[in-house]
Amino acid sequence: MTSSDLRDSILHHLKYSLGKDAAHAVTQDWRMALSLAVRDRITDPWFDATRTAYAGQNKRVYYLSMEFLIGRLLQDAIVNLGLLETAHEAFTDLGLPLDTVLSNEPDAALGNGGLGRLAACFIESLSSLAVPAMGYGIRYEHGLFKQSFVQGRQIEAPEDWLQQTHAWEFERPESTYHIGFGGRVVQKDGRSVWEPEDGLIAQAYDTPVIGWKGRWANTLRLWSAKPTQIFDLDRFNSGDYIAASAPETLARTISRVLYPDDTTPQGKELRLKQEFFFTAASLRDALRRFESEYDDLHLLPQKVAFQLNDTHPAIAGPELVRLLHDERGLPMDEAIATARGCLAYTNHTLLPEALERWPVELMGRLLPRHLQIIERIDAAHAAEKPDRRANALEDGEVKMGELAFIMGHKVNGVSALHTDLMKQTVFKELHRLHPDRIINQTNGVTPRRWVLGANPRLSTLITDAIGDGWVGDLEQLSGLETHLDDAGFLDRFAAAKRGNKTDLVDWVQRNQGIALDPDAMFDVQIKRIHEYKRQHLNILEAIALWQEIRDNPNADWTPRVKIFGGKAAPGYVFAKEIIHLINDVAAVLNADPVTSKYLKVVFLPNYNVTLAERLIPASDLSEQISTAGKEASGTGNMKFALNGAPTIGTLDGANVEIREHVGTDNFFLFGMTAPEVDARRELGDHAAQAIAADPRLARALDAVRDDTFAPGDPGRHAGIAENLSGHDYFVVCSDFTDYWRAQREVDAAYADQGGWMRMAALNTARSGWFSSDRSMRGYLADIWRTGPALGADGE
Ligand code: 9GP
Repeated sequence: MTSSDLRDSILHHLKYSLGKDAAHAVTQDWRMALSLAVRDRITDPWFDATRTAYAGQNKRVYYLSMEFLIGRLLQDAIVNLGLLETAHEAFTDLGLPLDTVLSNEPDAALGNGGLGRLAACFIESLSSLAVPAMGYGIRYEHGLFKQSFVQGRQIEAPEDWLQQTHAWEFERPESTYHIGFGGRVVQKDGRSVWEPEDGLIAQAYDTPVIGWKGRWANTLRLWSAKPTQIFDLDRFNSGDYIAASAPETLARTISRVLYPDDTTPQGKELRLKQEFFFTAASLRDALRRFESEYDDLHLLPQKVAFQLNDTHPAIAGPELVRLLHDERGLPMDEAIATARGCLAYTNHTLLPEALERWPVELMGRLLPRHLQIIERIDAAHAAEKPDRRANALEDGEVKMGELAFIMGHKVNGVSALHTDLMKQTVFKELHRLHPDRIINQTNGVTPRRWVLGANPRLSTLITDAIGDGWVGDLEQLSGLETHLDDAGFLDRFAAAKRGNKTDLVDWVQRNQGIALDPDAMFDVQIKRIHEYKRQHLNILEAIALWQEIRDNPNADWTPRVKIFGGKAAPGYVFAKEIIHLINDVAAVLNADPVTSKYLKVVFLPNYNVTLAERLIPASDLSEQISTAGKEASGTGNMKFALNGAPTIGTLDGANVEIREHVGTDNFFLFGMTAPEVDARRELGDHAAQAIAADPRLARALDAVRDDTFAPGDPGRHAGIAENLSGHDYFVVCSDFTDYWRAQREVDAAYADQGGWMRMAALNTARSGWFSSDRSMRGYLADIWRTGPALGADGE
């Protein structure tokens, strides 16, 4: 496609699809017109992919996830189609910068954090690998809330990504399923039949996801809830307009909001309804597709793989058994075995509060037949493993982790350490019973979005050095190592980083009114705010450093900007207090005439995928400082390493593997290991001991406790100081001293810019393993047992 073809297509859509005259078009119109022009280029490969999968009778992979944190789609599609240059030229002709058009797209925040972003990377990788696959989720009207700060406090406002027309989706009014709730189970002709009392309609919206080089496109199918009855005409006619609309309002509630919490189930009943709603619709849709091709249900495990992304879709086990046994007449034991052959479960957390459990009463009331089937699943498991001590139903609760484990033929963790800990802790007993079931699949990220799209400067440098094969085969980045001694390579690497930092400096100045020095080290921690992620450890270190610089302002300090981004769940009071503290500390430090040339703190509001794409390429240091044993994997850590930002981190999650790949000399390690953390907690007064041993820590905590950062409001942050010097479950104090040591090593290393750039480039060269293409190949070989529908030559 030439730039004039693209320009014509844009003008065509502007006129005929959007009804706009170019003379009066605003940026949004241009963005929509470009999106539609690009979408046209995706439609043929998308149809071809579907035809190829049917013709080849390929196994299909269905990825069931409550969250798909897709962010903006236009640039991703343009990049994968290889149309970036063409689009730039087309808009030069049209007199508008492409970047202005691209940045007009709303960021679809249909996820909380890592789990949802991983799902988005996986779907893109499956398209890039040409694997017939489909993502199934919920089309939330409001994604994750919008965050702003008022006097340092987090304020939440509803996110409204659908306010502007969404260019990518195709509404499918004909693809609907009736989803029931409640009611009773009756016996008919010797079979159990569920007669739900309430119901609603799940309607499909399809978004094509194009893979690298436009060879293949899969579908992301998101379900929207609609009422069975639009509105009550009798009530409307009698003038009761609000009651007349009640059915619609109630139904829409199901797909209205994404739960703003990735660790604790809230609003239990609505959340369970959401889970059943999208899982049931997805299973029926997949079964319908299977039955259009085959008439033997025993073929199901050969042709269909359902991957459960965390426990959220774990109701798929009993629902699939119900569909096979109650509705299609397969004997119960066969139905259970067939369902297990199709299902696999990924565990993403060991935090007990995030492993879902539903009261039996609630399950019985909303899903009475499923409760009966869960009892049968437990009974069948008991027959198979008489010495078992692990059930899905226990102590008046349905334990969704256990249910997913028992109903999955494979259960995977998301990093090597996490998988080991899973075997030793949450699934210890089930692992004893099924020693082959748990496997590891370390997470990965798509290089198309996270390097090629987000970091054009670095991408050009890499391609100049090793060719462009790395985009589809990220391990080729290792070829960069031989260039590290080439004259000029590291200089160009440094220049790319510097360019990215300058762009960020300009953006922060424009949007936050804060001046930053691009020569300072950009030290970045971006992720959900959580005690286990320990943003408070980071800010404590900033406070201690500030105090030290004030004591000795003429020493040779390495200038540093600490950048934070992340949202706290609205109900997570302590996390919100951490945000407030960081903002208060930033206000004091940034206004300090003595220290601010060495140390600044910036908390950028409303962290989302787009902001991550801006920040990561401009980062020098990646903060991955969770309490060891708590972060299942992390994926931000991989994006930083790929973009040439060395990590300061604990031996937690995928940090362990990142350190192994990039080399111990190119990673700033600190802190206790997971077993050491457990042992440390055994000492009741571990925090007090740590504080007594480190006057720096004691002084920083005093500043948090008094009114240093809350002038006129002493005690504002005392809760954090009390928590840390008391219970300190996440052992912030006990890791502080070693964190301080590691940070000073970072300072010294950064002061030697030549050495630093080498270390940064080695991080890029050695992180190729962390591609989501590699993760997907692992799932394909070890769990789904299928492969691409096209060969490397595209045939
Ligand atoms: O907390 C984990 C994070 O470590 C991991 O990278 C991500 C993707 O595997 O999943 C997160 N888990 C959740 O969001 C909830 O289980």
